[in-house]
Amino acid sequence: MAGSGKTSFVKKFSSYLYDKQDNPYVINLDPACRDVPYLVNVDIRNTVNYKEVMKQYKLGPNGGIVTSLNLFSTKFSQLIELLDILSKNTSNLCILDTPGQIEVFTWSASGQIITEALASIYPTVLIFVVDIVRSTNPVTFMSNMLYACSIMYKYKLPIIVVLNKIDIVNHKYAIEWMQDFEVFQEALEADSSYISNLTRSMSLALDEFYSTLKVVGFSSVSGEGTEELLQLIKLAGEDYEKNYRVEWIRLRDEKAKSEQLEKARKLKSVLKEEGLGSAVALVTEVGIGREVADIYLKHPANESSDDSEGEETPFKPADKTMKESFMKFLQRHKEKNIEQKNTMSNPTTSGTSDLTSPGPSTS
Ligand SMILES: Nc1nc2c(ncn2[C@@H]2O[C@H](COP(=O)(O)OP(=O)(O)OP(=O)(O)O)[C@@H](O)[C@H]2O)c(=O)[nH]1
Ligand SMILES: [Mg+2]
Repeated sequence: MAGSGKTSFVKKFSSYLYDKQDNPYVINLDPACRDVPYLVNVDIRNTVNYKEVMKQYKLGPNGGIVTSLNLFSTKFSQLIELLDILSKNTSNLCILDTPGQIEVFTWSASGQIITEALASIYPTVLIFVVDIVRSTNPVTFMSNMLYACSIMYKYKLPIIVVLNKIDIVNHKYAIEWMQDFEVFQEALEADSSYISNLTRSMSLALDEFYSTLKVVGFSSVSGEGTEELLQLIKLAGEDYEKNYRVEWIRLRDEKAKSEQLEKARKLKSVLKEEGLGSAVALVTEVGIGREVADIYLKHPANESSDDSEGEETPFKPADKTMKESFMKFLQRHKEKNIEQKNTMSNPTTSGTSDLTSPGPSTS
C-alpha cells in the first residue's frame, strides 16, 4: 500500500538488527524515492535513472517505475551472485523495500522475476505492510486483506501482515475482525452500501486465510512489535523450508529445462534460416572398388596416421579385391578391343561395343 510505511518499517527494523550486531543486507527497489533513510547495500537508483527513463521512453510516473524495475531486474542475477557470496558467511536477513503502488511491483514482470530469483534459492517471506490508521473502515480493511491473500497465492510464499502505525491507532480492532466473524459483520452493519454486501460474502471466504495468517502490530516510530515480528519471520522461514521450498525447486528446474529446449529450438530454426538446415551428402562419388562406408574423415591431428602433415601417401591399390577387379577390367577391355577389330574385319558378325559404356562393372 502506498504510504503505509514500508520504507519507515525497513528503516526501523534494519536499525534494530544493526543494534543487535545482526547486520542485515538491505536493498532499495524504489527508483522514485527521493531519499533512502536507512543504510542501504544496493540501491536501484545507482543503476537506473528513473527521471531519465521517463524522459527517454516518454512515460508517466508509474510507467517510469515499472520500466526502471524491468531494467533493474535484467541485472538481478548479478545481485544474486553477490548474495550467494554473502550468504556463505552469514545467515543474516536480507530486506527489500518495494515501490509505493502495490500493483507496480506485485503485478509486474520484474516483481515476478525478482521474487522468483530469490525464492528459488533462499527462504523468502513476504511482508505486507498495512496502514492500520487508514483501515478502520471495514470495507477498506477487507480490500487490504484480499490484496494480502491474492499476493500470497500469486507468489506461493509465506506471508506476514504487519499492521503498521500502532503508535497512532491500536490494532486490536483488526485482530478482532479477523478472529471473530460476527464482530466484523457488526462493523459492516453500519455500512449499507453495495460494496458492504460484497464484502460480507467475501469475508466468509477469507476465514480460512485468517486462520493461518501471521499478523503483528508494529510501529515504525517506536519499534513496538519488533520481537514478535522476529519470531514470526523465523516461523515463516521454517514454513518455507517445510512447505514451499520443494515446489520452488521444482519450478526452477522446470524453467531451466524449458529454457534449454527453447534454446535448442531457436538454434535449429536459425540454422534453417541460414540455409544450413538440410543434410547434404558429403561423398557423392566413390572410387573403383570402394564403398561409401570405406570413406571416413581423417582427424587433422590423428597420431596414428602414417602420413605426415602436408604430404599424402599416394593411393596404392593394395587391397587384393581391388587388384583383382582392376586386372579383370584390363582383361575385359582387351577382349572387347579384339572383338571390335574382328567385327570391323568381318561385318557379318553382329556385336555391340562395350567400350561406349562409361565404366567397368565392379566385382
Ligand atoms: N506515526 C507513525 N507514522 C508512520 C509510521 N510508519 C510510517 N509513518 C509515516 O507514514 C508516512 C509514509 O511512510 P513511508 O515509510 O514513506 O511509506 P511507504 O509505504 O514507504 O511509502 P511509498 O514508498 O511512497 O509507498 C511517513 O510520513 C512516515 O513518517 C508509524 O509506524 N507511525
Ligand atoms: Mg517507500
